[in-house]
Amino acid sequence: MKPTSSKKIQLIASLCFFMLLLISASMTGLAAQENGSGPDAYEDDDSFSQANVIDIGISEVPGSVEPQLHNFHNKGDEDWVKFYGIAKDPAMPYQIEVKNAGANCDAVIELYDSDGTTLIDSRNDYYEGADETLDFACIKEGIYYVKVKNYDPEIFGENTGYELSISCPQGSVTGIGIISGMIYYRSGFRRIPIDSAFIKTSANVSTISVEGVFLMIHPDGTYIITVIAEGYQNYPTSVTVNAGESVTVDIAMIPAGSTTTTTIPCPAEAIYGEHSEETELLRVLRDKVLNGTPEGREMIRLYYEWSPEMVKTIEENKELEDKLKNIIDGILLVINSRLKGE
Ligand SMILES: [Ca+2]
Ligand SMILES: [Ca+2]
Ligand SMILES: [Ca+2]
Repeated sequence: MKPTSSKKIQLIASLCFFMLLLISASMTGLAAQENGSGPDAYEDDDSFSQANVIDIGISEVPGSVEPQLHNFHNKGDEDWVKFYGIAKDPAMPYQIEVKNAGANCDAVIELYDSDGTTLIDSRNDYYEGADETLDFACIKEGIYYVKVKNYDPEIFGENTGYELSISCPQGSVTGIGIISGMIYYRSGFRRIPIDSAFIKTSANVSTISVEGVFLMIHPDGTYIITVIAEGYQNYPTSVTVNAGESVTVDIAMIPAGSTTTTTIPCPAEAIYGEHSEETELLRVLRDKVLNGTPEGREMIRLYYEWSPEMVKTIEENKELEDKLKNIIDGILLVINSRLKGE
């Protein structure tokens, strides 16, 4: 390759990675802005697949968990949350509560099974401005979804605010603390967070990880904590919770079946697939071109630092994925023909 054209390829390669960085970063920023005034902080959450994780409080300790503050900001707004339910004594049901409803909030609570579509139960006993409570005796361990909507979908906007919380009785509680931490797997020196892992303890407290991070309000004492994540081995470990204190438990997961290593795709892999021609070419550009200069290496570093956020943004936005793909396809075509032409 002549020096001039190798420089050009270097520039184009940089541009290619920079595009991925820039577009994803600006999309992430835009998504954050939409959470300003009007919609509550948990939007968009209009379907079970967009449901946010809700922390589970302890019934015997009122105020053990901060309720989530929601409202109905547009016509037919639905607010979805999810939690990991543990089968337990029917006399100790999960209590799903709407409290401090605004004057225009006539809340309806609906509980759905793990598929997000099978209705288990619903509650709408009272009118505008009144609390609602749905008791759920869980007999099957798994993920559950809760939908809250206004009884009249035409009513939205002012005074539709409400507090949503879920709590569960523990029997005897002497004190409570917090268990928090990160569920991840190792890839070289990097910790890769595992999203949507189920975490449960021998006290029947449970939660779901969000981008690896989890938090549980927990009775004090020493317990066994178990993590269930698809594609990984179960991982029981011991944890001691002291009343009024917070304990951090970071848990490294081991991929199930030692022969294959599961990895989260980088944006290029997310768009083109792990073994595609395009991904291979981008890898060659990374290793042979970008890696040859300090600027290029900085770009590689930034690319991988932003990788999880970029993949998430791309996965949530099919249109963005198509646009990115078109741009990169065009760039790769130029690079390919240059590589072959030299
Ligand atoms: Ca809402
Ligand atoms: Ca909503
Ligand atoms: Ca109601």
